[in-house]
Parts: sequence; C-alpha cells; structure tokens
Amino acid sequence: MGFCLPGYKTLRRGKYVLLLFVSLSVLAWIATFSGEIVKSAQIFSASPQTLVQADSLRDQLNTETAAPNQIETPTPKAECPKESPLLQGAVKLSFESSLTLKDVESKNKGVTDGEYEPSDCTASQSVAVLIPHRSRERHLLYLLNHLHPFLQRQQLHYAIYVIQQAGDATFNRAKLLNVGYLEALKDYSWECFVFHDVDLVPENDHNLYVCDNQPKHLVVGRNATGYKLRYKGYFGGVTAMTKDQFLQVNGFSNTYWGWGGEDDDLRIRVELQKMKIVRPPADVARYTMVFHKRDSGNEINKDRMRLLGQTPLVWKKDGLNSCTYKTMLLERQPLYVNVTVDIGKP
Ligand code: UD2
Ligand code: MN
Repeated sequence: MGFCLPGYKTLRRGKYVLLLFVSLSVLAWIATFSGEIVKSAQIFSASPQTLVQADSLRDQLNTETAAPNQIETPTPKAECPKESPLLQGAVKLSFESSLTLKDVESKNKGVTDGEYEPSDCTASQSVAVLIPHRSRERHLLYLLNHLHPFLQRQQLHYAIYVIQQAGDATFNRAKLLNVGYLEALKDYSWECFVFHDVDLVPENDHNLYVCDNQPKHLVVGRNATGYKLRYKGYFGGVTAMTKDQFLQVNGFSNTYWGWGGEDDDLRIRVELQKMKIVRPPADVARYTMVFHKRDSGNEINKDRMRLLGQTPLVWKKDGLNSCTYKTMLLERQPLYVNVTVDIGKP
C-alpha cells in the first residue's frame, strides 16, 4: 500500500505553518532591528544645537549643585569694639641693649611688610605711621619693639613707613614726612597719618593712634620735661592728621633744613585753616624719649624764625604740591617699609 494520504496532507500543512512561522519571525526581527537602527541614527545625527543645549543644561545643573561651595561669600567681619579689650594702660617700658631686629620680628609674626590688620574684626581706621630717619638704628629698633604690639592692642589696621634721608646733607624732617605721605598713598588709601619721631616711645596704649575731626597732637609730655606741655602751640614729636586735613594744609613746608621750626610751621598752617589742635588727656599722652644728643647734620636752623614769619604767604606753594625727591630704594622689610630718598640739600 504505499502512501497514507491523510498523513501526507498533514505533513504539507505542517510545512506551511513552519514556513509561516519562520517568515513571521524574520519579519519581526527585521522590524525590531530596523527600529534600533533608526533610534541610533537619531542619536548620532542629533543637531549641534541639541548638543549645545544638553551641554548648557549640564553646566547649569553643575553650577546649581556646586554653587554653595564654589562661590564663597566671605562672612563680613564685625567692627572692632569701640574700646579694644586688649588695652593695658600705663606700662613700664624696657630698653634692652641685647635686643635684635630678629627678636622683634619673631614676636610680631602677624605683621607682613610692615602692615597689620586684626584677624577677627574690622579696624575703625587704617593708619600709616611715618618715621623720619637717619642713623638712629638703635632708636628705631626700640620703637618698633614697642609700637607694633601697642598698635595691635589698639586693634588698628596699620603700616609703618621709615623714610630714610640718603646722603649726609643737612637733615630735613618735614620734607621726609611729606615724602612718606606721598609714598604711603601709593600703597593704600590710608585715612589717617601719624608723624612720629624715632626716639619717642608711647607709655600708655589708651593714647589712640587714630585721627580725629581736628589735627591731633599726641605728646602732651615726656620724661625729660616732667611730662608737661612745653608751650601752648607745641605741635612736635608725634602728631596725627587725616589724609584730607594734611592735604588741606598742603603738608609740611619743604624748606626747613636742620633742627627746629618745622613743627611750628605746621601749627601755623593748621591755624590758617581754622582747624584746632586737640590732645588726649595728659595722663595718657605720655612718652619716654630715648636719650640722645643733637645729631651731626641736624644743627639748629638759624633761619627758622624768618621762615615762620613767611608761612602765611608761602604755604600754598610750598608743601606737598612742591615736594620733589628721588626714591633711591623702596624695600618691604618684615616690620616696616623702608623708603630711602634723595631730598636734595638746602
Ligand atoms: C624736637 C621735636 C621734633 C622736631 C625737632 C625739631 C619733640 C619731642 N620732638 O625733637 O618733632 O620738631 O625738635 O626739628 O619735641 N632724626 C634722625 N636722624 C637725625 C636727625 C633727626 O633720624 O640725624 C629724626 C628722628 O626721627 C628724630 C627727629 O628727626 O626723632 C627729630 O630730631 P631730634 O630727635 O634730634 O630733635 P628733638 O628731640 O629736639
Ligand atoms: Mn628727639
């Protein structure tokens, strides 16, 4: 008997079903695969604009999340208290002959290039202390040793400038102080200037090195004169004037060579401007002057009385606006800025 017909038919139908299944599978696979291709094609053909947008979005997200750490807004320091809690009042000063500049430097690590600023509060004033100087190294050392801690206890923002007269021509204290004012203002807009003899050491830190609304004379008395004011109009030794007060009087005269007169000249300038000299109480404005003899090169200025008579006539053209000099050296030492200057000769 050969074929069984129904079995053959079943077999053929099964073949078709299989064929159909395979075709459908192929179609399904093609559909899926082409879908993937389309999708990837879409990613790779993304327009530059889409990428830029994505980039900027990412940047934006980054900034938003990073902002609190990256942009540090410094917490503003509170103002220093009206009266510094660090003040000690009257102190017994000591002048050790064994003292060295290195000792003073190591005691004042907070001072950089002669400048200091309280770390925990904002100082009430920014003060430049100007010291006219030539060949008084020992006095300078004693002064730096006392003045740095003294000013730090007063919680001031300050810098010390030592203006050295180059050469051995007659000394001119007033002109050196004019130079100091002009040079210090190149560093910072100091609002207050203290003009300071190198040999005067303040005894009481309640004598504040800040400026007033009137020119201030800080030395009422010193050891050598029984701590009494020498005479009514006395304006020598240590004085404090704001940047504007000093500019208003056109600074010191440049024409006083040798000892004397230049401090009285400044008083006349101040009085011509109807300003009034103020002083701290006598028990506070006390200084020790380190003993010294008259320096050679700073002999008494015999012309000083004649010059004082001319002040009202010449002050407008003799002063800051006519101060010519040549800076020989500007050196930032740890405890002071040294300005060595050629101011010419009489
Ligand atoms: C008084 C005044 C001073 C000034 C002077 C007259 C007081 C306390 N001081 O000081 O302010 O008016 O008379 O010019 O009243 N210097 C040097 N090297 C020198 C010469 C002077 O560094 O070779 C400086 C130094 O800063 C000194 C200052 O100039 O402290 C004044 O000279 P002084 O001390 O010889 O004069 P003195 O004590 O009579
Ligand atoms: Mn002196």
